[in-house]
Amino acid sequence: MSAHSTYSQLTVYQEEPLNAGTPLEPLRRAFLTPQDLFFVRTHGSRPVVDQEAYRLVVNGMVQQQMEFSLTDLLTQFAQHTVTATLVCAGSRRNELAAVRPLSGKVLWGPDPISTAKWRGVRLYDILQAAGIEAEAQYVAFCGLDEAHEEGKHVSFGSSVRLEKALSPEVLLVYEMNDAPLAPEHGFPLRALIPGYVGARSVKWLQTITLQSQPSTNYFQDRDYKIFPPDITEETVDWTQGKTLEEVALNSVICTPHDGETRKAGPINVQGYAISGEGVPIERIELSTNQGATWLPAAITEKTDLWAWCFWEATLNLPSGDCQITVRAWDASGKTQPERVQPLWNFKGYANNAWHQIRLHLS
Ligand SMILES: Nc1nc2c(c(=O)[nH]1)N[C@H]1C(S)=C(S)[C@@H](COP(=O)(O)O)O[C@H]1N2
Ligand SMILES: [Mo]
Repeated sequence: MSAHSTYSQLTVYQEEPLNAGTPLEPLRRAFLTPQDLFFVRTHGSRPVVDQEAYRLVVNGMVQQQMEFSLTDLLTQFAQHTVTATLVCAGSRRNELAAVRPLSGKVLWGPDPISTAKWRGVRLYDILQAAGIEAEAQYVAFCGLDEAHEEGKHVSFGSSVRLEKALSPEVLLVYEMNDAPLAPEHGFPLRALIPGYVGARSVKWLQTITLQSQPSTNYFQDRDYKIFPPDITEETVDWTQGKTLEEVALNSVICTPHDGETRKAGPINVQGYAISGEGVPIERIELSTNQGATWLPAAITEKTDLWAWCFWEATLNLPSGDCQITVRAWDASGKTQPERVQPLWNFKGYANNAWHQIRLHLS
């Protein structure tokens, strides 16, 4: 039996390390994604952590280096919940790869995305307890897992600017949807950086380090950066990339799925939309004529700023072939780019072009 048999409902792109997306139909069925349907993105080994022996270390530019057991965290600090969506920066990479090939990458569809109600303690409270020194500008996270990159063993790490780290939505979480974190999702503790690409939310969190510079960990310094379309693996100057932080405004059609055949007439179209910058989604629009005209969809479910919203619309479609396109607008008047071609980048990140499906109506 496969070690990951509990994830049999997922679309498995890679077994070891496990990389698996959530099929769009069950994804759109529940606003909070059940743990066994929650996408999994891993770069290295999955560490097995003994909860009793586990200690979180806080060090670097702090007045006092500290260590916490899980019980310490639960008893010494107030607990908070946030409903937040995690999305991998590589979501919709398959559309970028269709423009120009991307080598050695997991070719995700719009499926490395899920939402949970997370419970944990505020990073703010932990950092206050340790005492933040004046020179500290970044908070670096390091996990217990080990990946293999550029011929070396490296741990998985990230960093965020101190200002974001101190925001009230940033938690160290031990529960998702009222259950302990599953091993794949970072048991016993992970960072949760709502609104940022999933890569910043380090699982199996081992150390938190306050420092004056961003993390030099491979996954912060080289991976998860975005470069202009003319830059390739061969020509790249790693210092020139833009560090991925906030998730780009995006919307996706979940049902019907691409290539389906349906009976002509009223068709219910459903999907999700996400805005990462703490700006609410204002409007979702659908087009059946490549964007010449648009019809509004109804936003049917949303909670706080950090989670996706669900939308739906019923379109009356005549027989024949048809394409349905979706785009979202946020409250600041921002919308998604039309075409995927100009978004190509050799790492395959941040595709938020209009999402489109083809349907055949019989
Ligand atoms: N320690 C560690 N944390 C990690 C990763 C990892 O490989 N190791 N993957 C990151 C990436 S790229 C994403 S998108 C999210 C995915 O979280 P999930 O697997 O719980 O869905 O975890 C992030 N945290
Ligand atoms: Mo990711």
